[in-house]
Formats: sequence, C-alpha cells, structure tokens
Amino acid sequence: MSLKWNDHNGCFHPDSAFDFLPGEQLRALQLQRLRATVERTYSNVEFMRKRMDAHGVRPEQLRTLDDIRRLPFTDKIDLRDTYPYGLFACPMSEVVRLHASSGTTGKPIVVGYTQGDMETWKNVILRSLAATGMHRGDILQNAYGYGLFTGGLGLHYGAEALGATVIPISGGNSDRQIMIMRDFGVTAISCTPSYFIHLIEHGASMGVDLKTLPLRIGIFGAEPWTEEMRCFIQREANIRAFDIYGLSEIIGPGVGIECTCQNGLHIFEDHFLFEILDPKTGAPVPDGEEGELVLTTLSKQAMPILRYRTHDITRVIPEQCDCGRSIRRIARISRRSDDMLIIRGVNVFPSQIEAALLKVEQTLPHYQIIVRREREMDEMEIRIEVTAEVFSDRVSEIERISRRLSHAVESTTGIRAKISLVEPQTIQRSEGKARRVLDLRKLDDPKNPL
Ligand code: DLL
Repeated sequence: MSLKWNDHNGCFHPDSAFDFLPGEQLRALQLQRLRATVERTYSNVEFMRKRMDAHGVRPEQLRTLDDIRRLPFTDKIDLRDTYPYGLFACPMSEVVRLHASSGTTGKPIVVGYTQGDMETWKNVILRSLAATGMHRGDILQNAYGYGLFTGGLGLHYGAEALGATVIPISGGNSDRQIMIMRDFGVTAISCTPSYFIHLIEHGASMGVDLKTLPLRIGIFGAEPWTEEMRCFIQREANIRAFDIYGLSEIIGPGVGIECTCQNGLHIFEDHFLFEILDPKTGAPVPDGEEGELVLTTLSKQAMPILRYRTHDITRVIPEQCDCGRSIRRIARISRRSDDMLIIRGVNVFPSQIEAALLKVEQTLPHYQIIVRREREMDEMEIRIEVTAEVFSDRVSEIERISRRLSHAVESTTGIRAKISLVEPQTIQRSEGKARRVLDLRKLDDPKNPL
C-alpha cells in the first residue's frame, strides 16, 4: 500500500534554520545560553541558590558545556516542595500563562511562562510540525486536551504560526471528532496514540474508514508507544505517524520530534540541553547506550530548570540523520525508570509486553496489565482485545492465540502471564494518556491513587 505522503521535496520552513546549525555554532550558543540560565536561576530563585551553595557551585564556574555536571539535579519532588511558584525566576507580573500537570500526591505541578517563553514554545512547535512535513494549507485537528494540560494549547500556537489551519477540538466526543475529520477535510491530527487508535475504531463503527480520508499526518505523543503501535496506526489509517516528546516541567510538547526519516526524535538543542545518565549513579553513559534523559532549559525565563531528572529512558543516536539536521536524536522513549514492575523478582516493563503482544496476529492494540499478589505470589494477568472473528471461530482458535501470546510474553519478559482474550471494545478507552497497568499489590499503599 502506498502512503498518501508528500514531503514537499525537502522544503523547510525558515524558522527551522536552527535545526541545521553547524555543531560548533550550536555548542557556542548552548554555552552562552546555559551560563545566562544558571546566572538567572542563581540570582532569582532562592531555592536553587541555596541548593547550588550547598553543592559548592557558583554560576561563574561554568566555563564549558561539560561543567554542567557540577550543577545539582532537579527532580519532580522539588516542584512539589516549592509549590506553587517557588521555582519561578521572574515576578508574577511577567508570567502570562500557567499550566499544571497532575502530581501523585494530590497537588499538581505548576509551570509558568513569560511572553518570551510563549515565543520559544511557539518556535519549537512550529519547527516540530515543519519537520514532519506539515505546512501552510494543512488542516490540523488538535485533539490533545486544552486546559491545564500542555498538549492542546502547546500545539495550538505553533501550528498557527506555521500557517496551518487549527481546529481546537480538544479531546473526547469521538462522534464529533470523526464527523469533523471527515467534513472539514482534516489532513493532520494530534492526540495521544492510544486515543487515535480509538478514533480509528470509532470511525469504523460510524461507517467512516480513516484510510479513505485526506488525513496524512499524525502527531502522537504524551505517552509511550511502540514501533508495533506505529505500524498498526500507519496501516489502519494510511497516514504517517510521528512521535512527539515533551514534558510540562521543561515546556510541554516540543522538546523533540521525529522528522520524515522517522528514525529517532530530534531534540531542539538550541533550547534544551540533554544528557543521558546512568539513573543509579548519575554518571554519563557512553553514546548509544540507554540511560535516563536529563534536561536543562536554555531559554526559559519564568521557570528555568537545571538538570531535570525526567525518569524517561532512552539513548542518543549519534549518527547524523539523513534529513541533514545537525541537532541530535534520541531513540523513542522506551520506558520510564519508575514504571518498572517487579514480578516475582523479575524486572518487567510495560513496553516490552506491548511489543510482544502486538507481534501476534489478530490482536488489537488495547490491553491492560493487572498484577495481583495471590498467596504471597505475584501473578500477572494480561487482558487483550482480539478481533471479533477470533470469537466466532472454534474454541481451538482462541486457545491457539492465547498460547501464542503467552509464549510471546514469556520469551520477552521471562514471566508466565495469564492471558485473557476479550472482545473488541471491552477495555476502557482513554481520551488522553492511557492507563495500562493496574498494580493491585499497591492497594495497601497510602500513596496509591487507585
Ligand atoms: O505529556 C507533554 C506532551 C503533550 C508531550 C503532547 C507530547 C504531546 P506531561 O503531562 O508533563 O507532558 O508528561 C510528560 O509523558 O516525562 C514522558 O514520561 C511521557 N511522554 C511524553 N511524550 C512522550 C513520548 C506531556 N513521545 C511525560 N513517548 C514524560 C513516551 C512520552 N513518553
């Protein structure tokens, strides 16, 4: 099947020039911006000044980019401890926007933006969308949630600045999503990959086959997804699906994105300095090896963040990308260092399970992992939807697929799981980030939000 794809002959938006900055110029710019950011943080954020003092480091000691390692880390708990505005580096009169993301203890994490930060955000989103081949004339259905979540409004202004027509539909109301996608001639959509898969099915239930629509680009992120998931989406909707990454603490969406080569996410290194570190020791890992992504903002004014521990696990792709961008790439976020399940002493990541499940034919990308403790033993159950035909077939077919899934999971994770095949539309759909793991062992834990 040929994709409805046109990369506009490599024609790039002028704002994308920074994507191609020669390495030396980029590093000089990064150093200049890093020093200004550290200086600003030290002078204006008491919490950070005390921390740097305790660490024995002063802004003027940053002479090279490697000196960043002298700086202390920042973690989510610091945003919680300074709630709501304790990490702001400017007076509230300069803050033009607040967003918030849910924390695990009830209070959200609050992030602020100056007018200058809004310009930076617009710029990185514009460059993100341009890198996927979007351009003036595209009609973007922005189905990320508008509101305190950074997805909706974050994408919005950059897409407008690119010259695209933005439909600010936000998440949910799938009937209306499908109607608008069909009637408004939508050519690009942005939402979580799990919600888009739901839209593919929902369209089918309304008699609308997304493959037949002018839709050609999907901008998917805010949650982990696998290459198998991408194949499913591209095949079932006949679009090209791009991975976009970001987090509220750093700016929101727009920290990095895949280009048309779809081989890793370019990080907008002129605005965000990244390190990949061993999550246990905090030491840098060699190029190409997996570690935790640690980010430092280089232009943020309202809330500059130094060495933020994202807990997202990735690796740098050191080779130059075929698209010619000089800004480096990271591999898709395979997992978070804190989403690891320990089942009977074995470390298991949800993304490993997803990849194993979707390799088996007739499975649908809707699944849930349920972990229980039964008679002191950890048990993992995987509920997964399979196509309706499976259930209309003989019992032996159901058993055959269950066995194949069980084998796929065991050979990937080393853990034998109970496989429960369920009919299409059984597993609850999410309009935003999917919640795939239900760890019932944590029910006694007072911090557990379940
Ligand atoms: O999810 C910002 C965003 C909006 C990104 C729209 C992309 C598109 P938070 O709610 O603060 O911000 O969640 C940030 O989500 O640390 C990752 O663990 C995860 N995440 C975000 N993008 C991806 C991705 C937004 N492409 C957290 N792949 C991050 C995997 C992702 N995980």
